[in-house]
Amino acid sequence: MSSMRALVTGISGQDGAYLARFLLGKGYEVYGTYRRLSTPNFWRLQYLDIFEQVDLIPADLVDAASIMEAINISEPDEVYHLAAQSFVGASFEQPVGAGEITGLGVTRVLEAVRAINPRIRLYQASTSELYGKGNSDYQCEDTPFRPSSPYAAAKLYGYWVTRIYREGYSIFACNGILFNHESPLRGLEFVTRKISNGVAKIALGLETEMRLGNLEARRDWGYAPEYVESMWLMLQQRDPDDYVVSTGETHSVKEFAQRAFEVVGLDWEQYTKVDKRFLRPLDVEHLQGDCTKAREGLGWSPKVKFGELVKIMVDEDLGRWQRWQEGQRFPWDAPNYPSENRILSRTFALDR
Ligand code: NAP
Ligand code: F7E
Repeated sequence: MSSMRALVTGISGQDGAYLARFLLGKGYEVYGTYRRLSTPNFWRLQYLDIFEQVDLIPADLVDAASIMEAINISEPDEVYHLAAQSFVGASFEQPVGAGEITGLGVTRVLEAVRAINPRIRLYQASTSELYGKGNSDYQCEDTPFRPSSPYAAAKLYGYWVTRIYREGYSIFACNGILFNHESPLRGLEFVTRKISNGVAKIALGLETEMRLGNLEARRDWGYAPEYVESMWLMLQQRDPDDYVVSTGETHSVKEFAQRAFEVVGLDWEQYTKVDKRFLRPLDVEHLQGDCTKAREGLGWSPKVKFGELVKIMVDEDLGRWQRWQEGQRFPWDAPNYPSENRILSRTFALDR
């Protein structure tokens, strides 16, 4: 029997890289879309040592023809639509881009599936950001959505258009409503990796302080390599459906920083400063997911919990900077990232 074929949009991102590794482990032929950048951006695939095992196809979410081409070339059984402008903060800076890429991009993928092969199974990367501000203590599939950022509004559109293609055209399309999931491959602008990288540098004497925004925000943080399995499980069911994927725990940004500094034996308060430049015009204050449906329907459950996750991330960044100091060179993002204190933007300039 020939192997299953999967197309992963956004294969260069955190989830794309872990999902590609997972699918290769299942014997899939894995194709991934990437967008042309002036500098190649495949460090995550290289870091996981799978760069040579995936086939790459150039495509951009703003260009419908390129998405159709990617599906024509790869002839997939399953499409995992992960590509998006995924940073909530940036969606306040580029709100139209958020709608175009993160919102309308979903329709371009669905249209390509409908037109080329409606039997393709499709995973849409929905998000706990759909719930927004002022929501209930726990969020599940039935909790009302109140998006609080251009990113979340675009994802809400993506969520609904996925359901519309499922109901209207009988396409096997699922929304994974994934709560925050982190790892050493997380982008440096997200708060968990910003903290783990900052703590590692402070512990090694490479930085003296860390500047953060809203320390009170609470998130349900899980471990990304586990979460990608839930995406695959959704596409193996008899019927398409939507599922919350979460740990069920919630912790504040302050707790994350505290625990991260504990890993290196330092007191977080001595090194952490609040900087209003990192506050958002609106912020989601509390997320805590109830993943009973995924637990019972998919047999999926989280294993790595908060304390272990923080330690995994800090240890990995510490090891990277140590190896760097010893002169080792390996695929890695941090040395090429400017201090966020140097980034000027409209949101940061708001007078509060
Ligand atoms: P990520 O690391 O930011 O990766 C995003 C991917 O999308 C990258 O490969 C990026 O390419 C690609 N991309 C961005 N703009 C594009 C465009 N115009 N055309 C084509 N590709 C484009 O995000 P992630 O954390 O892996 O998340 C994967 C998906 O899950 C995203 O849709 C995100 O919104 C959603 N999600 C994430 C979480 C989470 O906690 N991680 C939770 C819920 C939902 P480049 O490498 O070239 O930038
Ligand atoms: O912020 C607060 C910030 O940027 C988490 C994406 O993957 O998960 C992610 O979105 C919280 C927010 O992730 C800083 O205000 C404080 O309350 O790490 P984040 P996010 O916005 O939750 C969801 C599920 C997605 O779908 C998204 O794609 O931390 N915070 N100080 C800060 N955040 C950042 N980035 N930087 C700070 O200095």
